[in-house]
Amino acid sequence: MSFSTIKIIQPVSVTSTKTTARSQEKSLLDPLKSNNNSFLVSTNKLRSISSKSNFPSFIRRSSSISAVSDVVKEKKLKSNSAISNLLITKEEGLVLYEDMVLGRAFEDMCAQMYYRGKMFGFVHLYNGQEAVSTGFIKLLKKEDSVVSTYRDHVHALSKGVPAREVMSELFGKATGCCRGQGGSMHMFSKEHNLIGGFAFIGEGIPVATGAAFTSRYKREVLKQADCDYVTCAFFGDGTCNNGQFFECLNMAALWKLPIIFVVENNLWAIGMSHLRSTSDPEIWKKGPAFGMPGIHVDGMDVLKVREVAKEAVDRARRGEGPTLIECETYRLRGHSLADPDELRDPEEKAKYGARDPIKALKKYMFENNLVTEVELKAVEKKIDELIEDAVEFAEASPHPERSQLLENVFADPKGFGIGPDGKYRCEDPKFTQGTAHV
Ligand SMILES: Cc1ncc(C[n+]2csc(CCOP(=O)(O)OP(=O)(O)O)c2C)c(N)n1
Ligand SMILES: [Mg+2]
Repeated sequence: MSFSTIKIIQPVSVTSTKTTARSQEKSLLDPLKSNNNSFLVSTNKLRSISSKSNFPSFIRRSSSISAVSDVVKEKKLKSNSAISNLLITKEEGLVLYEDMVLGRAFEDMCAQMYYRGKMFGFVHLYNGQEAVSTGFIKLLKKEDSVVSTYRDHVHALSKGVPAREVMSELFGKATGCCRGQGGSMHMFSKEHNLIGGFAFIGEGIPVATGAAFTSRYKREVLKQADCDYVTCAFFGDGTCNNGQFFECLNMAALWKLPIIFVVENNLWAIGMSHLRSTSDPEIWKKGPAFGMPGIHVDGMDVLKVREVAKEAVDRARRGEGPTLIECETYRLRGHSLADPDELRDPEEKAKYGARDPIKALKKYMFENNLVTEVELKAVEKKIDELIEDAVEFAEASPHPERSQLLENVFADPKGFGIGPDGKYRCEDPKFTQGTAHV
């Protein structure tokens, strides 16, 4: 087949304005003939697509990273109304701010508790990436699902899992959201439709695809007309080189599933630079390859993330299928709390550190007279108290009973099993006393 006969499925505009197939085709066929602006603001430079698509200009801007105020300019062009010039109301701004401060303060407290020996195993923090979790999850309904990775505490909090339950889970206590059996990398809450943190990279993507399939199946086969629930799958740049990612993009596009694939591209997979490990580092371009929109957004800017999230969530609810969104973000700490973080260039760290998403939102709200210093201080105080309370709660909570150890283990080790009443049975009475050899 000659190259010119290849039919290219174009990204569907999330703003639903039409462009000619020819202009879209050019941008995809000729991606590297564009200007020299950097795509990723890392130490390395990349060429980027000068997109002719109809995504809002703040999304398709080839330098990709711009200030919150650019989003405002974009809105101003479209509207004369003074009120609609703002991307958020005061109330919305406070919700976003509170959620981001909660995520940051929670993680800072985790670091303290980890180094004091209160937590076990690996603990991966989310500092710096808050705009992504908040920007997406605060738009969701309770029934919508979220699937995360091992960097999952903040997704759980944004989805509404109480800080007490997340902290207790980290302490391995019985009051944790998984009764202390999951730990840092396996947050789960049926009630809040948080269907897991996953320690193996990429494992959450098929689970999320299944959740999205369930939603469509309920609506169309079981005729539950009000079932318009969507799923957000969060995962990292390194994970996009795994097979599950491609298989699930294919299935989701094929079956028009209500799912949003959210790539948190923090430019690193432990100590491996994204630019060194991926044949084409522009992950968002893989969306159109599968017939779904692919979007690249500044993941350090909660307002921009929220704008693209809105479009994608609405599209999924309308039954129009999946969207791939690459959020360019940065983790402000090491890969895990066991990582001394010596590999990343200090200059790169400083560059992103200066773009702290919480400070950016604060600045936006001040500049637009949405909030006062006193109001934001009150939010911060509330969060400090909430986190203190979460730690006290976790400290005071009991450890799980030893008999809980083999619950949910389906293989039947000698002497243990499920009794005729369907409940876990411990045949060796010494086991619960801690003397049996398991
Ligand atoms: C299937 C599998 N292979 C390898 C690993 C080891 N591993 C842990 S984290 C990680 C890097 C993932 O990077 P990325 O997807 O960018 O996520 P980030 O840590 O940056 O959030 C790898 C390879 C794993 N957890 N699972
Ligand atoms: Mg990464």
